[in-house]
Amino acid sequence: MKPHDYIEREEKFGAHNYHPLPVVLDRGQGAYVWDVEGKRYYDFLSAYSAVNQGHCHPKITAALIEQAQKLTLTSRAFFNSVLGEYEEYITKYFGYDKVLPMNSGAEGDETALKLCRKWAYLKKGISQDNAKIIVCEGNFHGRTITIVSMSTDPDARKDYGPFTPGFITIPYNDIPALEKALQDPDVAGFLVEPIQGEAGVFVPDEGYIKKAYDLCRSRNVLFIADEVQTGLARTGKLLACDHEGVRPDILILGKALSGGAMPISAVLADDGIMLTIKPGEHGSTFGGNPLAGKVAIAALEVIREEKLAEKAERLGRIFRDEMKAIKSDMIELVRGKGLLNAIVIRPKNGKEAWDVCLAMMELGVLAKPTHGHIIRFAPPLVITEEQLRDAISLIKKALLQFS
Ligand code: IF1
Repeated sequence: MKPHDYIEREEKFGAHNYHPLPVVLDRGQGAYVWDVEGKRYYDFLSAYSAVNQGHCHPKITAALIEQAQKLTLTSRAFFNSVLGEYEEYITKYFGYDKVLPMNSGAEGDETALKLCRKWAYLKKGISQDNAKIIVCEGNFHGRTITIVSMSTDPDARKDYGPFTPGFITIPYNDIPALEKALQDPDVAGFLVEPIQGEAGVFVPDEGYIKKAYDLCRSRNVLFIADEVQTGLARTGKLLACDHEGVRPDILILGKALSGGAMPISAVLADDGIMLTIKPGEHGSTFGGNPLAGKVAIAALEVIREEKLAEKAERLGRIFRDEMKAIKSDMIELVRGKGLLNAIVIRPKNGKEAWDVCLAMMELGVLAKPTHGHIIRFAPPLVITEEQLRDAISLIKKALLQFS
């Protein structure tokens, strides 16, 4: 089969809810992926930051294979020999009393919203059904109806109403707006991405997260950090909140929590919040399954053993410096933290971000535009400096084609 055969088959039998780049991937290892014709690419999307540890990391794959041959799923109707080991490991790893294990990032966010509302009624004393949660314009927290109810992106919301009530939207990176919204006594939580990924890698002002956290503390409002994309070493620290010494009241993890091997998400909180949910009040068939437990432990061990946060910090600086040095009038702006970066493309002669991504694809680098004119660059954190510099030379070559 040729690539277009694979593409046509997906077109015929699959929902059309994505518009992928015309490349058909067949194998991945570390920072590389290969297409069905054996052409090699640098993966600069990392499955939206789910393969921070690199494609098919041997330690994670070994953990998956070993547990897959022993016990994959018991449901939570029974105890199993892995869940407690995983719960102890991840809660000590991040410094929280407890974890609620789920599967997708969206499920993690939904779980955090439910915990926040439970806490609002049982602990803060907000009257029933009146709890409000503050979110930011440009947010992305997943694709469920409640999560898109918080979204300000028309494409995420169109024709999906009616929407879940109880959300207050404020501008991102705007402390006075948060201060004003926090005057409402029915506010229970503030859900925020430490860096807005989908919006185009918006890095807020230095100190924004810390000031926001302190304001929430002063108003007895839960600070809820969605680190599904920014967490797990991506931005040069274990968590993006670590750059400002902020410990979220509720921490949401996903994506690279499994190193890309399977869907795993987790919500971490201390007992005062976590124990507001009683037996039978929340759950999931696959949440906390033994396979996910062993895979997540391996994925977290790799981050520590291979010092991926330090690598992301060092290589991210090189990436931004080199991109800023490229003499191309299509580069309007370079921004990011660690190895979560983006360039804002200034369209030229009718060519825009998509065309740059096609040119990079031809040269062996895969990246995808977000919101039309922004290209996100997020390679696996295991990329070597030599590989990074090679990829940068190809990105530069692609951009200079349009000069
Ligand atoms: C798509 C990007 C989007 C997330 C944050 C929760 C979730 C995500 C901060 C939900 C998921 C993915 C979803 C994927 C594209 C990608 C993405 F920013 F990472 F590029 F859309 F914004 N919180 N992000 O980023 O996690 O349920 O997907 O496991 O939906 O197209 P999920």
